[in-house]
Amino acid sequence: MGHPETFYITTAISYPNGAPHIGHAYEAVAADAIARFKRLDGYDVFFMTGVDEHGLKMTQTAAKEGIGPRELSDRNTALFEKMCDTLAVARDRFIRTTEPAHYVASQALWKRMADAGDIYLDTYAGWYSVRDEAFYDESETTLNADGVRLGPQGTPVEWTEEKTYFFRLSAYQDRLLALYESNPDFIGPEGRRNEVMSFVRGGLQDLSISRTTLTWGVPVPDAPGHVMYVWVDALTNYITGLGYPDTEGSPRWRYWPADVHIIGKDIVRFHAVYWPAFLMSAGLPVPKRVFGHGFLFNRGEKMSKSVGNVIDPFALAGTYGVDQLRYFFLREVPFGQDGNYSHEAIVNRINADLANDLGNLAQRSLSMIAKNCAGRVPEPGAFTAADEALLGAADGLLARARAAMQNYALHTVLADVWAVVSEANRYFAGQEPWALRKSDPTRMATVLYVTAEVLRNVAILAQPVTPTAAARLLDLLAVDEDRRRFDALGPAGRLVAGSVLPAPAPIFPRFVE
Ligand code: ME8
Repeated sequence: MGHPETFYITTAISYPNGAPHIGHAYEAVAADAIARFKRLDGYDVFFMTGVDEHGLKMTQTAAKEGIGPRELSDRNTALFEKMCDTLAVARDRFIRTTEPAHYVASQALWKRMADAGDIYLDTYAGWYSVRDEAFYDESETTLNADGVRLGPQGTPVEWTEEKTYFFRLSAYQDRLLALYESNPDFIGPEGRRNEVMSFVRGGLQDLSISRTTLTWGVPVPDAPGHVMYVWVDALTNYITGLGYPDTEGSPRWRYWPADVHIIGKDIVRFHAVYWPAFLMSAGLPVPKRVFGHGFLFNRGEKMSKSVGNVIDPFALAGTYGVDQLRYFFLREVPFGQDGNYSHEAIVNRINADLANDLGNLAQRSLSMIAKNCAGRVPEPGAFTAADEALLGAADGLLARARAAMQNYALHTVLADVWAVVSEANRYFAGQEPWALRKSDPTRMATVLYVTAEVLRNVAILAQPVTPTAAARLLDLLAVDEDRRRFDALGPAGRLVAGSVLPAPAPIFPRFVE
């Protein structure tokens, strides 16, 4: 066997100007589920998340609180790391943009772009949104009823004039369009690709990439008084984490280019336009994919730290449970689209899918095995057409899941797995193993075996999304730790009759108000 294929996945790095909100939790959990899926599927995965500590937004929030930006960042960064721990986000690296290594990487990338002739000094005059940390063309702004000028994301913009360095983004229009055309998957989902392509086709302005009005940033090399525009250093985090600029010596550099940057739809332009242009300028390979997920709304309203209607992910995890919250996020919202969070919707998912469909089936079948099969995996007799059909459906899940994961359609993976759970419930009810106990014990053993075997496949495939409950179910089925990867799915890893099972225990309790 050769070396396993690498898979590098990142989230956006979050602004630690407040505590993490449900949108951050959603993105971290989605990326974690994809990373876990790929690890279980045999890839050599590197998964990175972290915080974006510089910029005007951090400076202004800190000033409002009467503290320095570093203090603000330290306080909130601890909460972002705690969120990862709480939500079982198994990152390989949590990056902070204040790390000395990140200054080195950002300055090295800057120098490469400067050496390529893509950076020059000029006067910037234009509309700037502090909330978005973005510059907009006048044509992208509008005046609201109160005469306040707003950017395309609906945030206020200010007229700004300053001597800054510029990146020659305009020179990259053709190369970017060629990239999108030759790599139709570069931007996902499809709708976001179209938006970006029409933006780039409309013509690109050079980008102001330094500031002299603040000091909280990465110093521009050989340019006293200038710090980098926060997005330049922020995007660089993806290569800092792999050891850039030590592309020869760093063992992690082999993960570049990234397989996917998982980000929200509001920052697709930065990742699909600016970032590949910077990399092209520096002579580095561009990421394989940028995937813009949708936004989570609280009953239709946008959540943001600045607006102050944030939902605390720690409280949600405490109320509903970690696996339950993860399942809800990834099952309820088609990945790539916007979704809504509500108490009723999450309780419905917990009780219908987790407690009733999977939890009850596991509890009922495993209790019958404990009572009637001496707590051992039963010895099956010959399989009937119904047994073969159900086993076949379970065995077919991996191919379907892999196909869905081409577009990171975690909701489809879960829908397919839970369709097999429903089928298993119908099978169990139809076969009535409890009625066979006296009349045909061999047949009862076969039905219980088939059900347990389907549960094994379901549990293995549920691990990326509900890691704790899936592990508990695999424990209840006495599946060895090293038989839980996808290569053990289907006939390769069938339960062995006679294996001793632990005493059954519930895996998903009902949510009771
Ligand atoms: O944009 N639903 O940081 P950020 C879903 N530092 N996702 C949401 C969301 C919501 N309600 N609100 C925000 C930044 N997000 C930059 C990124 S990357 C080099 C720099 C997503 O803290 C958002 O789209 O504002 C982004 O992907 C991530 O959360 C961090 O947002």
